[in-house]
Amino acid sequence: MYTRRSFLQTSVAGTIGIFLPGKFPETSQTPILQGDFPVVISTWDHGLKANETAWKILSDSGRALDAVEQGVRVTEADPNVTSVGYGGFPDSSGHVTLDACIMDEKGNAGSVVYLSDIKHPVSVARMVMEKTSYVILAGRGALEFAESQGFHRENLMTPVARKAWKEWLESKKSYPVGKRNHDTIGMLALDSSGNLSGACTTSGIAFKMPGRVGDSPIIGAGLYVDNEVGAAAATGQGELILKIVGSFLIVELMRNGSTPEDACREAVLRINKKFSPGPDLQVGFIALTRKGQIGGFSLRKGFNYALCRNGKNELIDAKWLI
Ligand code: SD4
Repeated sequence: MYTRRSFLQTSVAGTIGIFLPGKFPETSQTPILQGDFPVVISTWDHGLKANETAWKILSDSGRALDAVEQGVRVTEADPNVTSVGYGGFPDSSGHVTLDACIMDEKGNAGSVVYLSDIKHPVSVARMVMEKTSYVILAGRGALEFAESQGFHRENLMTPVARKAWKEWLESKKSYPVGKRNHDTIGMLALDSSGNLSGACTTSGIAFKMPGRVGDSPIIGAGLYVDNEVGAAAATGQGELILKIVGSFLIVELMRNGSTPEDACREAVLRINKKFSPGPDLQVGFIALTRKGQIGGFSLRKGFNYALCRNGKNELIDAKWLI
């Protein structure tokens, strides 16, 4: 089990303004906050592979923003993950449409919603953030923008996804989130300079109504990053997460002193109290503070997240409410 070893330390180096690797840059007047980082966490077991790529960047003193983008691209490209990127299950009309967003340490954000035919929506979201004055691009406009940035159209529907869609058409049963469908990847990273970034990417709820957009690409719902406090990301039934602006709520709770796990738990409690979600609905949150403390919590049993720190990459079962 992971044990945290973050602590507040006043040091001579801090008073003369020397920035030591692994410590936060602070002014000469303030104590250095020493934390346990770099660190990366991401939702679900597919986060393990994604973390490996992110860790290579972080352990080489790379930027958290690059780590989260490259990390979740691993999941986007994996045809066996049927809820993200290539291989993601389509909407009810048989179109694979993707939602993704990204935030950096300065609070900049970029997002694409309902993007089709592009394997790496997270990278398009980063381009929206870095190359435009906008935050969100949707649908056809997002696709045209992606192509203008050199992304190429690809068929994202795999034979497995097509078969599942055909079967669903025949049975028209609902498809429980987080059970057969292994869910969105949200990734949060804190780099060796003490900077936070996050990314979130999904094909959304399997066989969703055409046009439906969930929480994942919505800043504050599926993802939020505030370098002064921490970051949070969400997975599960997006409608529930949207209605409490889940990730923003968690960051604000941490700002007011909650631990990451308690903040995630409070978000889940709020969802449960307001909406009493049915037995097929799952919601899970992960959170990371600027000192490297981590936590997660879910509505129901079964949510896990991958943590990589000091080169050790492990899967943690989140505590749950019901
Ligand atoms: C959504 N939160 O679109 C995402 C879905 C998810 O399987 O996590 N999915 O609501």
